[in-house]
Amino acid sequence: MTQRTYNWPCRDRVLKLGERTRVMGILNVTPDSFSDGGDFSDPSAAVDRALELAAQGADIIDIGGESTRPGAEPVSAPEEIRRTVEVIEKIRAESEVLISIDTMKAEVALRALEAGADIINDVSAFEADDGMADVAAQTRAGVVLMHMKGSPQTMQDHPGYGDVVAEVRAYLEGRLDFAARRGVARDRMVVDPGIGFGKTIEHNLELLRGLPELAECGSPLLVGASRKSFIGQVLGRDAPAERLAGSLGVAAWAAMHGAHILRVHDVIDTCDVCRLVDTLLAGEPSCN
Ligand code: HH2
Repeated sequence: MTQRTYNWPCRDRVLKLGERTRVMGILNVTPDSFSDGGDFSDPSAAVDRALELAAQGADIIDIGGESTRPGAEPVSAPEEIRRTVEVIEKIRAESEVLISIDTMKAEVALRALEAGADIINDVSAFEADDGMADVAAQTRAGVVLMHMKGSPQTMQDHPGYGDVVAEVRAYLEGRLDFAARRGVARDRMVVDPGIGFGKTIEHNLELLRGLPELAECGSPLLVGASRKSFIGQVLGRDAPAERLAGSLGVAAWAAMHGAHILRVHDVIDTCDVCRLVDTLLAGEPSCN
């Protein structure tokens, strides 16, 4: 399918979307994330990793200080700030790469933006913290609004839908309207079906099949499927690190079916996949 193109304003920067598939590299500065938990708890290791992901081709580095894996323990705002802000300041001092803060808390988002972040990635789509929409409006940050059913503590307790694609689309359209009413410019917002957030394996597969329908909501699409458990379930791969090939397969599928941005752990390999898919879709070589 032909990609719809967008200019995504993120504070004072604009990221072109749709001409080639953009890659968001994951950096969790947490002790307990499902795949890279504990690897980058030390700030200097985290900064090195961010610079490495940028050098590997990531367009955006997504920094999270609270795991959202099923059943994860909530983290206080001061602790999230302690984990993320110093790392963001140091990355910004050394690199121009776009930085997103993966948080559900307005206070954390504001401190991260003051430290140099450009984008708020809120897996609760502004539901968890009433102040988040104001922070987004006032700072003119880029925004990612993601669908989640319930909270990380409850989301995998028998999630149910009638038509999962239609329900997720209607939810995201509702959240776009909500944020717009609170002053967030429409062109600043990207939507995400929230793979693995209150979904069974079948729901995740249906959402990936339904990406073209989700793309019709008129905002750019982000997909975060990297190393997630449905890939392990389909392939019989228990360890997240064994899910590279499966993740790349999903990346290719998503890039071909409407995703503008892929949120991934494995940046080099995903960039290669995207270049191939983009080249095939464009009919001419894509450039970096
Ligand atoms: N997935 C995770 C976290 N943040 N943000 C968006 N927009 N989309 C996603 O699919 C998404 C996300 C969960 O993955 P990860 O950060 O690797 O693990 P953890 O939540 O355990 O830190």
